[in-house]
Amino acid sequence: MQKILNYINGALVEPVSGNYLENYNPAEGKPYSLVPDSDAQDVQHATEAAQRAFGAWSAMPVEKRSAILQKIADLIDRDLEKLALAESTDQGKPVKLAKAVDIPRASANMRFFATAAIHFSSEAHITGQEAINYTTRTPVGVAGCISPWNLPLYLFTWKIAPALAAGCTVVAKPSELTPMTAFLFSKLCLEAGLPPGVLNIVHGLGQKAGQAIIEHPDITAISFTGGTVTGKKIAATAAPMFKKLSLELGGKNPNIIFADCDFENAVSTSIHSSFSNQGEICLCGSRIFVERAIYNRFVEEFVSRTKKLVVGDPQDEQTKVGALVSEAHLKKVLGYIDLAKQEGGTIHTGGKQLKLNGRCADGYFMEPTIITGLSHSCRTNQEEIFGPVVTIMPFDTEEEVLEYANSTTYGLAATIWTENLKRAHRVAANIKSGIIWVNCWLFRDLRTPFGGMKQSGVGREGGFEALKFFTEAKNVCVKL
Ligand code: TXE
Repeated sequence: MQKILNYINGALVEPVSGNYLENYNPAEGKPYSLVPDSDAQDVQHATEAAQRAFGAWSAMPVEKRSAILQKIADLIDRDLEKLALAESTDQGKPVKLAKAVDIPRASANMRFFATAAIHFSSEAHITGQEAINYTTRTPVGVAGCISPWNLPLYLFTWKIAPALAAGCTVVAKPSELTPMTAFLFSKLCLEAGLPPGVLNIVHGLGQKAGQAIIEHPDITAISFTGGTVTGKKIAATAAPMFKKLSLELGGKNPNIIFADCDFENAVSTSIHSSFSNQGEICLCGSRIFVERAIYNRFVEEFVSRTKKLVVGDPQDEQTKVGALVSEAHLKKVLGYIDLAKQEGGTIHTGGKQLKLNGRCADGYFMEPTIITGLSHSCRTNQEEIFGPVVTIMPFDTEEEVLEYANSTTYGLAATIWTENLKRAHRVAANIKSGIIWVNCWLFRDLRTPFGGMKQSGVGREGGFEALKFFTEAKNVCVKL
């Protein structure tokens, strides 16, 4: 079986221990490659390489750093098909989705931060006639970047691109569930001439290689995307070490649909925001609130269209819903459907594991599921399920739906469907979420700050905020 290798000090190397983990293809339910079971020794080698590379990389003219990162983006574009197939094989998402979203966004991340760094500026203040105050921003040093399995290369580049563009060197760990595209990415870095030690990728388990990154004293900033439970663990380790910390965590996002909405757009976009990537996107709108006047009409139309979604082989162009990322995750999601039934929910469609035939006979598939009849405060509506499962609830007033929407410990994203401009702004102002979409979903402008409130995260990524995160500021006051 193919061995994935670590990328340390400009070379593709085996883990020091020589140990590997099986990497599964979730559509087939079988291992198809091996991933390094790295540990603190590998993280130590990676950190030393990053420290050695930091001086030259941070001193390199930003235009030169930018050119190398843009070259990597060009290579991602060149290898779109190969990377999309690898992403789909690793994560279970339809290849069509990886080609349309994940890989182009990975390239866009590299390009955006490579060019943003060229225009990065800091502040200066003339204090009366007495002094000049200016702020310099310098890269923090070695950054630790840990990314999740749902959008593997998309979120991996979302973290490392601003760090590298800001002049940091990086020790990165992709999820052990979806390592392949990061491995292919490391080969593109070699081809692009990224200097040795600037980026180091250590594959392996979160509790072992990941924890070693978090606790390494020479890694001064941590950027993490993953579950809220893991985020708490990471914060507990990093905070006493005074590390800079950016946590992008889970969500339980409300999708609020008023009676005056553009009905066709609301229904068709809600199908995407509910079931794209098998519902394994932290921005998915998993709680749908519909104004009572159109509630029955919406449920009927939404259920009818959901039933038509093709669940199948991710390599089939017709497939809309692929395999869930692992057997454990499939079991977790099915467990929530059992919970929903215990809490009094009605399953309108779906609710079961799907057994396909042929190549995917042993894959981790399930039916897209719609549940009604639950209270907004039950566990099914409070906890992140992270699968193709949505609940639909009616509401009568803005006050009522805002209470429901804001009732969870999460605050990542929300969507609002209304043609009433004043209501759109009023409701957006009162939802406690970091990202609000009005009459659209997942429409991204990379200049905007990205992140959640409450237990959806700490800090903001995206745009110049992300570049700033990887720098430390110094204010100099010169008396005139
Ligand atoms: O993520 P984890 P999991 C949510 C979703 C999912 C749940 C758990 O609800 O069901 O989180 O998913 C690394 N120190 N999201 O278990 O564990 C790990 O190796 C350092 C939402 O897959 O958070 C991986 O690389 N690193 C989220 C990364 O953290 C550690 C996307 C994420 O793994 C570590 C993914 C540790 N102690 C899951 N433990 C989003 N916001 O998009 C694990 N890791």
